[in-house]
Amino acid sequence: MQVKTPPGKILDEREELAARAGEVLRLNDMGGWTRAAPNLYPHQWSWDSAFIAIGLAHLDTRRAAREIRGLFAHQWATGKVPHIVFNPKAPPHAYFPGAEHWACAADSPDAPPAPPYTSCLTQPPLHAIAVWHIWEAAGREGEESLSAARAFLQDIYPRLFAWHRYLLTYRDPEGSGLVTIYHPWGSGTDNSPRWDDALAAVEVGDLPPYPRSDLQHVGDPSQRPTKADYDRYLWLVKLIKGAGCDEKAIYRSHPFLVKDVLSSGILVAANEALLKIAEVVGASDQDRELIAGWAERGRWGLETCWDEDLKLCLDYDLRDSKPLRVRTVAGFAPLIAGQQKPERLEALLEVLDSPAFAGYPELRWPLPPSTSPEELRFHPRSYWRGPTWPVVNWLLWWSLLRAGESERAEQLRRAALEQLTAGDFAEYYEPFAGEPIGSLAQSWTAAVALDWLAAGSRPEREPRSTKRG
Ligand code: 2M8
Repeated sequence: MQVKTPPGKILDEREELAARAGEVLRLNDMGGWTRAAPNLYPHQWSWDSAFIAIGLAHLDTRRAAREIRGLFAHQWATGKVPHIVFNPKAPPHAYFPGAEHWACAADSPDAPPAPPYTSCLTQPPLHAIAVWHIWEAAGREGEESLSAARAFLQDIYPRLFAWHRYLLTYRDPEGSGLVTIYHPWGSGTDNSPRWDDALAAVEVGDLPPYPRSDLQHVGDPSQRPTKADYDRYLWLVKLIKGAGCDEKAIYRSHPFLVKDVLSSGILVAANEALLKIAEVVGASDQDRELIAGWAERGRWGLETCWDEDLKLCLDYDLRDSKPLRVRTVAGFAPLIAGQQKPERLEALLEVLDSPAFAGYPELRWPLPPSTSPEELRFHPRSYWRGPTWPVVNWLLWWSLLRAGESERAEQLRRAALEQLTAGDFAEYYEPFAGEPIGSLAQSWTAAVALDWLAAGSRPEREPRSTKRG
């Protein structure tokens, strides 16, 4: 990767940071796909792969394309992209629940050939966005890379299309524009208080004892979900397996059925990216109209989840027919979706800067904690209940750029890079002391660092900010 370095120590440090980030991605490279982390996560995770491809695009666009191709090779017949593709060579018992726990998914008529086994859940659909990043990076590299990238876009487009169609049909039979999830793991923000109320209603039945492999890989158990959370996660998996991973059966009887605004906001932005990909590959007008309609439906869906008091979007519990009222970073979904009315954007930016998030006075860096520190359920060390997550910062930074808020985006990028200066590339950070916690050498953290560093060395890509107010 090339990082232009104007004279000065700080930028030397940044060059070194880029080298260390590249090293993390090499360490986690399993030969064409990348494990999410060395110990805690020895498999391929769906949205991790998308972030990883965004970072890899600065090192090798072909390798970045391979990351996405590899994941989509395990796409289900319905179009579903599984949340985990299990690494058959991972050490036994390295991760629980592992391949053997999910092997039943391979019995579904829609499952891809196994091994490798996959889970039957999904994660936020960031993939089209990653593909578009690869295309843009190839354009900066020159004609040869561009022609390889064009071939990649031709191959991957129908798969991306099928993936989005799956989300807009199986996962949205109501036609609401919002993605339904069956399990907190489907949100990518597993133990976020977003899910507390919906989970509390899940009655856990008989569960055999199970190992907490995850606790062996972190400094202290408070950084991971509690036993009560895990019992519910495993009970939900058991019910999904009991339903034969059949979407319609799950929809009918599953006790946890929620409209996830973060996945829905990402899907809108991913549909905008898919529209650009459709353009490059010369897709039919019919396809393009459909994709544009999906994006519009998604924006409308998010509008229905807007909470005028909190000035954030709220998830919706389909079983209890009520919004899930808590302030988390997922509430910024309309900012991530993009193309918001000026007053909506204004309101979101105000909340982002306020003491409820990045403006909270005691933060080490002005970066939004995953859950607002003003919430009673905030916990600064517990996974998605308070720590700051570099990948979420990346999503917000990228969204600010698209919204034309380049000054604000630049402030966020600088703070986010400062957080990563030590070079541990932690999974998440305690927001007050800035301590790296969770897993270290986490691939997606290294990947977003590479993208931030590359953005700092390029002339500005987006329009300058027009000052508000
Ligand atoms: C975390 O989720 C896995 C389950 O999928 C876990 O806790 O075991 C989440 O942070 C998720 O968003 C992420 O994709 C995964 C791997 O980094 O870890």
